[in-house]
Amino acid sequence: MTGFTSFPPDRADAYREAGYWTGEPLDQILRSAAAQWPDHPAVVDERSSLTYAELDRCADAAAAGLLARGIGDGQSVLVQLPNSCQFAVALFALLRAGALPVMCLPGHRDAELAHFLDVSGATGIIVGTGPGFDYSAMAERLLDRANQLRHIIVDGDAGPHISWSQLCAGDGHPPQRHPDTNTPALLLVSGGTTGAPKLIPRTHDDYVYNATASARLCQLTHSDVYLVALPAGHNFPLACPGLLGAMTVGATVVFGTDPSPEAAFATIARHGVTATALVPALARLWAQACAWEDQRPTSLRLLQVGGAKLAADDARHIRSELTPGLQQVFGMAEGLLCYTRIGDPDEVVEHTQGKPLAEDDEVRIVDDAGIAVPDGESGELLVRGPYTINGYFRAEAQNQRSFTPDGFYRSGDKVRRFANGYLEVTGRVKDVILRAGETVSALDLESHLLTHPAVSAAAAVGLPDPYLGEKICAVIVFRGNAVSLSDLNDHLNARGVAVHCRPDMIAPMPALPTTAVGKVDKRAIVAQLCP
Ligand code: OOB
Repeated sequence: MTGFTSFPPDRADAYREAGYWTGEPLDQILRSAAAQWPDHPAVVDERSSLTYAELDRCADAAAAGLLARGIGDGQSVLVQLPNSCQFAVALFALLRAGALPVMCLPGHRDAELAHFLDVSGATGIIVGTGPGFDYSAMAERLLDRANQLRHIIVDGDAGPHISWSQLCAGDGHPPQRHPDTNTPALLLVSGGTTGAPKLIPRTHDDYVYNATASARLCQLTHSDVYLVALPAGHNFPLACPGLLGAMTVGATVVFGTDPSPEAAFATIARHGVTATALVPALARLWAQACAWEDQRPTSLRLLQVGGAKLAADDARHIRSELTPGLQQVFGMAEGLLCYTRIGDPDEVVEHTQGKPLAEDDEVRIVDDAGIAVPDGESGELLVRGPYTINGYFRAEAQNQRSFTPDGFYRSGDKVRRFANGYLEVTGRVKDVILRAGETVSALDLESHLLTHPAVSAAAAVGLPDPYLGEKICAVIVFRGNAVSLSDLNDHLNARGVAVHCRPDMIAPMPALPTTAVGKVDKRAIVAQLCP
């Protein structure tokens, strides 16, 4: 496949030999589950539910429907569906039709999708309907821009387009395929909050391992009920262990569409949800909501929090209010996953972002010159391993920058490693403010800002300044009344924050803009402040 950097043969052999890679295609997860637990509920949403046998049949019927319309066989297809049972049907149907699904999120808009279309050369797009946004209209606009795009498939009122439910209506079977499991099964999209989004090819072998090993680490079983609270196409709820990991053990997956505490707590109670994954801002909100919501999520035994740094105070609050079963997850669509382990001491769960999933995850932490730093010191995290990509999809120039000659992915994340192998994320290499010759870590300042009782959410950004180069702007969502810059800086002073690291100005906002998965979007903040 052009534009795909495969694992080098020596490492691929080693991963096979060590048992990481099993040679199973990704869709086999569903085949195996349907054989073992045919009558167990596999997926549930607001309107419907399917047992494993039913999901297996629906995926086959939809695959046959796709092939009958000439969709499959090596073609890329954008998937932009809301959290629903049909998301799972579509994913497995595309795999079984031999297509390459591109996992978009409902929050993506024209610019991002046009880019994914250009890079992937997708011939089709599967979208859902509303609320509040016309996905079919966006797909039509894309049709005018990308001339290889031929098929618009709509789950819902399809108008002139292909109706997903009609496409699924037959009882056909796709021909059995035997894909090379060391080639891409699907493309994830990068979650970075800076730079253009990139496509991330995950192979059958690496992704089956990703899901299976994550489910094992989280001790998921057949009796678990996993809630997809984040957008299902994101790596975290998709495979860490998420939907796919839950399926490897025959658990039930509930698709939630509204992550607000009110709606999510009701869903958790209704279905006896035992595990879910959230970004820190949502986890914080859920913990706060325990003070006013009547219904608390008492069945939850595993609450995974990741995607952005979770402050230690929030971790403590989440454990006391929501569930003691907090797990921190530091992951990336590119591969590496770090988890705190079930039963880890409080200190570890509250203050670290976990340690790598696999024994053979090779993590290097280096300084600006590329030299390894000692334990306890912060540096950039480089990684290679059995489920970390070796290159972005069709991104030659980017790959020169993002990978070392010996195949390590340069994550751009700054971390430090403790003697026990656990990591703490200390910032992003590029998320710094260059103020009057000093380099100020945004994450560091944000963690101090969050300790002020009036601050509900905070982001530190650098804004152009004729004298300082960049000035420090603290963008703050206040709980009640705003506090003044001098009051805020008194607080920072009392915490020992250096003078040159304190904000030069405050920009209050009612809410911080977020990315499609719910991370603070600094590009959008700066665009808002400097239009
Ligand atoms: C997850 O994946 P992406 O691809 O959306 O974003 C990856 C980036 C990381 O490189 C890091 O900068 C940040 O998100 N990140 C964290 C973090 N988890 C992710 N930063 C601080 N603390 C954490 N716990 O976000 C993702 C993928 C799989 C599982 C979990 C998260």
